[in-house]
Parts: sequence; C-alpha cells; structure tokens
Amino acid sequence: MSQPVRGIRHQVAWTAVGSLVAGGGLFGGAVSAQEVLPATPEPFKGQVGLSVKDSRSDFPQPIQAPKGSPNVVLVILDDVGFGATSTFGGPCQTPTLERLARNGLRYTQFHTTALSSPTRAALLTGRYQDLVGVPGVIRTHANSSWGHLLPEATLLPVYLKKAGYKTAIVGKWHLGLESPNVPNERGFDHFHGFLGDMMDDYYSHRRHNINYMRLNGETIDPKGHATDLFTQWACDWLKTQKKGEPFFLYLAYNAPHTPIQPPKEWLAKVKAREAGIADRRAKLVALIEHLDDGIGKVLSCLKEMGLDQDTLVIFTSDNGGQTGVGANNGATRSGKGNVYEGGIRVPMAARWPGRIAAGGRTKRIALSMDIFPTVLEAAGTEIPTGLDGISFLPTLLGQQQPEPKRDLFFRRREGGQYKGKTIQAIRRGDWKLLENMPGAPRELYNLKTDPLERKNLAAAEPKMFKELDDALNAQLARYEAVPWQKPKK
Ligand SMILES: [Ca+2]
Repeated sequence: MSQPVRGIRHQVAWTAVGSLVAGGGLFGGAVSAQEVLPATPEPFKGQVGLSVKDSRSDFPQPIQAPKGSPNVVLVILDDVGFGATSTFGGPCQTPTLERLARNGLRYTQFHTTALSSPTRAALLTGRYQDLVGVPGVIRTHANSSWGHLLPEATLLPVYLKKAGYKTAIVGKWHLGLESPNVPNERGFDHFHGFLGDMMDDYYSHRRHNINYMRLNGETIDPKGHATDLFTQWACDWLKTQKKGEPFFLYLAYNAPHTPIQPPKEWLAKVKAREAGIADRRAKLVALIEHLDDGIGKVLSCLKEMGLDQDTLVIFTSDNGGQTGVGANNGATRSGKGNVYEGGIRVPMAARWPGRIAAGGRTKRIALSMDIFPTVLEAAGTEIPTGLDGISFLPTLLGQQQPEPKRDLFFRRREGGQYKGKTIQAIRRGDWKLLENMPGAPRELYNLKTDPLERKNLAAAEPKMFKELDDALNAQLARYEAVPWQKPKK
C-alpha cells in the first residue's frame, strides 16, 4: 500500500484514465488542485465540471478550517433517488433531512455507482469499486454474486482508528458475508446490523431464510421493524460516546429498499394526508417518511449528548430509487440499476455547525468515494495516496476549490439479462457516454443541454464520442486486472 501523507489538502491530480499523481510531501501545505495539476502530461481535453456558477460564491466570509477532530456521522439511505424527498424538492415529507440540509450544504450533482455493494465499496475505500473487487452486488449464492472485497483494501474506519477515532457501523454492511470481509475485521470497533444485501421482511430480518443480523460476531434475533432497530442501536452506541473523544458512526439503513413495508401507522398517515394516492406509492412514501423520523431521533440523541456541535453529519444514498415500486427520482431518466442519471444521481447534504455555512447549495460534481478523503481531511488526519476520490472539504467549508479535472466512471456487473457482463458510463464535464445494456451501441449525451438524456448525439458528435469511448475502454482495461470473485480454496 502507498504511504499516507499528512496535511496535504489536494494531494492528487487526475488524468483521463484515472491514474494518480501524488502530491505527497513534495508540495507541502495547502496547495490548490489547480497548482498541482500541470505536474503531468494532461490528456484531459474536456470541459471541467458543469458550466454553472456556484451558489456558494456569494457566501459572506470563508469559514476557518477545523482545529479539533470532529465526530462524523455518515447516514446512508438505501435506494433513495435524487428527487425523492422534500429535501430536494420531491414529494415525500422528510423534515429531518430538510432541516439537516438547510443547516448545511446541499449537493445537487452528487453521484454513486449504480448499485449497493459497489457504492459502499467505493465510499469506504476511496477507490473505484472495480479496483477493490466489487463491480456488482454481493449476494448469498455464488452464482448471483458479483464481488469480493479485496483483502488488501483498507477501509475508512481503519484510518480513523489510527487517528484515535472510535468506529461503529449500524445497519447494512453488504461487503461480505464471512471472515475476513465482516465489519469487525475491516476497521469497525462496533457492528450492530446485518451483513446481507437486503431483508426479505423488515420484521423477520431474514434473507433466503438466513439470519444475517449481528451484534459484532454474535448472531442475534431482535424483534421489530429494521428501521426502528437501527435507530435505537445508533442511539445506544452514541450514548456510550464521550465529548472530546472523536467517533465515526456509519449508519446505513436498509429502507426504503424492497420489500416496501412501512409500519402501518405511517402508511395510514400518508393515506390520510394524500387522498387518492395509489397504494403502492403510499407504501414507499410511508417507508421513507418513517426513515426520516428515525434519522431525526438519532440526531436528537446526538444533541442530548451535547455532541451535535462537534459533529459533521453527512447523508446520502447508495443508488437511485427503484421505479418499479413507485420511486420518484426527480427530473432524471430511469432509476436504480441503470447508468442513466436516475440510477446514479442521489441526494447529499452535509452539516457541521460553525464550519459549514447554512443554506448553501452547490452544483459541483462529486462521487460517493470522495467522502473518504473528505472525512479524513475533516478529521485532520492522514490521507493515503493512491485514492480515486478527491476531498471536497474545501467546498464544504466555503473555500475556493477548483473543479477537479477528472473523468468519472460508473459501472455495474450483473447476472440475469446482463449474463454476468457489465454496463458502464463515463462523464467528462457536461458530456456523458453510456452503455446501459452489455454490448449495446454506446449513447452520447450532453447533460447541460439535455439533462433527461433524450437526444443521443453519438452520430452527431463523432470526435467527442471517440474521445470518451477510448477513455472508457482504457478504464475498463484497468478494471480487468482486478479479481472480483472469491478465491477458490
Ligand atoms: Ca441500494
């Protein structure tokens, strides 16, 4: 593994195929990404970022960088698309997430990869999912499982532990079902949740009739709705924490993933409020609103402990909403499992009292894996070299941050109609090339002029098509070198 470096704000630069140039100690101090970039030949020819004015440019004063190490609470929702909640103008009433976003910074161009395990792998390693062995969803049965987290991949909590953090995961893990790929062996001091991809029932918590619920290494069989359990367990753990001793809580709910099973009182509330709402839709709305209420309880616990002022809270989702169960992904095309925007664009907001100015909104582009270096930088600790993710902490803190020059890649390996092959996409500035069915002709869109990805410009823009096609193929070739199946014994 690469050696970590300390105190480098923008330690990496990107080339079109994602190779890294470590700034390391050579640059020292807080060097801007712009200053670092010319260090290598620059094959990137596209525009940088969306050509929009950042709404944060009118912030009154830059906020000082943190002095102490904050606590970090990272809340991951399961299958919530960009436009689902009222936080981003959607129809579900999510006052907790709305308040959280209002008191911090909202991202309107935040992306994941297409599905659960890959997004979690990227987020917790700061690397593209395929480079850590997780191109698709990890499942119970080998013939439908498309990933095996590399043993040598080092996860975010490992680095935080080195910096003196207590680390906990509550809820969904989804990065392996057995040793060594279980949370307690990958950096988490405390694990209270389930190992699997989903539950077949929110009350029995079984998957394929197997109980994956754990308290650390112990199999447990608790009673109650999974959302309520995770809320309670998160609060239980927070109550063991002390002011001045930093912690990292990774709170990964499985709601509102299928099966769509809201508690009946929450369903009744939605139906009473929205006369004539379809039953299917009402259930999904209720499951999301119940989830929002749970997150509210966790934030209340944080406040009761007197910890909320010292805590960076980030919430996001692992992938877009599932349209087949009534999800609303806002003004995007398609949904979960696809590399159109509806599958890969998700809500994200971050709150840190006194550090992140309230009420901001940014159109800068970021990926889930960028959270990894962002959290380490916020913690004031070592950021390893060799990451694909780039810290967006300066943006959170209201500081000038050039849009990183990089291509963004999305990919999913899957069975069924995909026959074990992959779908993929590349984004460069406003341009996006994608292949949403293995082997299908690739489609080219300009997201600035065509955010709904309706007008395929593949034939009209052959030069751009070729550049992106070449860059995507080069990235896929990098991925080929990485094993993603469990080694045979
Ligand atoms: Ca998901």
